Amino acid sequence: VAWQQVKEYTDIIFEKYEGMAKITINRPEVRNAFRPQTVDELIEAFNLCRDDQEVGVIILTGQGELAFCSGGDQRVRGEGGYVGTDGVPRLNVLELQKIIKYIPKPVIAMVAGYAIGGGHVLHLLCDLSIAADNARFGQTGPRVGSFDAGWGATYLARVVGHKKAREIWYLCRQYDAQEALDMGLVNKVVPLAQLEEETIQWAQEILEKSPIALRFLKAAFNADTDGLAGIQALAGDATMLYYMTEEGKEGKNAFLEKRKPDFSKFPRLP
Ligand code: 1HA
Repeated sequence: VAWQQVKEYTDIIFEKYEGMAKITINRPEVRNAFRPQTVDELIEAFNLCRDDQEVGVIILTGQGELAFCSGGDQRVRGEGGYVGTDGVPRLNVLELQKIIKYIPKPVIAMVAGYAIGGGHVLHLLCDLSIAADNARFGQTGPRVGSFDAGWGATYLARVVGHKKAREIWYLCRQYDAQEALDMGLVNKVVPLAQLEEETIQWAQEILEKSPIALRFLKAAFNADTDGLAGIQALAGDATMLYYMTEEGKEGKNAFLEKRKPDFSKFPRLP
């Protein structure tokens, strides 16, 4: 695939090709750990994908074969968060988590090597995960003095069950690709050399499907776990669809034409 760069960044690579966007965390010297700037760039790239009508599927990955992402860069961890050039401690990866979860397009994690700590949570929140046979998964928080008691814990329990999720967080072990597949943490395991080819195949199959159907399904899967915030997103999608109908347009047109709306011609289906 002839990926084409969308925009130049320092910590990530952002490319597109025929309906697919590929966002690569590009800090292989630290196993693709993220610092605040990395997260800011990821947020911007995801937001560009959200607005770009050509993009139907987003692939999130890490540079090189050794890691998807190893979580927060512990070298810049200060008091109260990870510190960027502005000196402010931040946990801005939580904003990135929300965008991955709520962007109305499927996001596929393409995982080679380690998906660890906050990097594990990123793959967890992607709609689908395709793993190379060298992938390794795990949380480290209680070992390195951190924890993600948000989606990192609670959504993990929805995905792999409570017993397994508590094991993953309490013991901080690592799990290989086959174990991850067995517990429903990833969708498919392939040899490392076929990772991108397989992921693209999945992306292309998704791209053949109805965007609005996919959008509502993603919103519904989220709404089931996310309470009123999930319903807000699902309801927003319903409003978007209603604005596209003649019935919705009649209300707006009547207002602008300073007349009473005539909804009589619209069906009241069973
Ligand atoms: O929990 C949160 C949050 C919770 C709430 C809200 C926000 C949160 C934001 C972030 C996080 C976290 O992510 S906490 C968890 C942080 N991450 C870790 O604990 C993983 C640390 N890394 C490792 O366990 C291992 O490096 C590894 C299993 C990923 C790879 O092991 P390997 O292949 O043996 O390589 P290693 O030699 O350990 O690492 C290669 C280089 O990368 C080392 O640097 P070098 O000695 O060559 O100078 C290593 O220090 C560096 N490196 C790896 N991971 C990180 C890192 N440097 C900084 N931060 C890292 N996360």
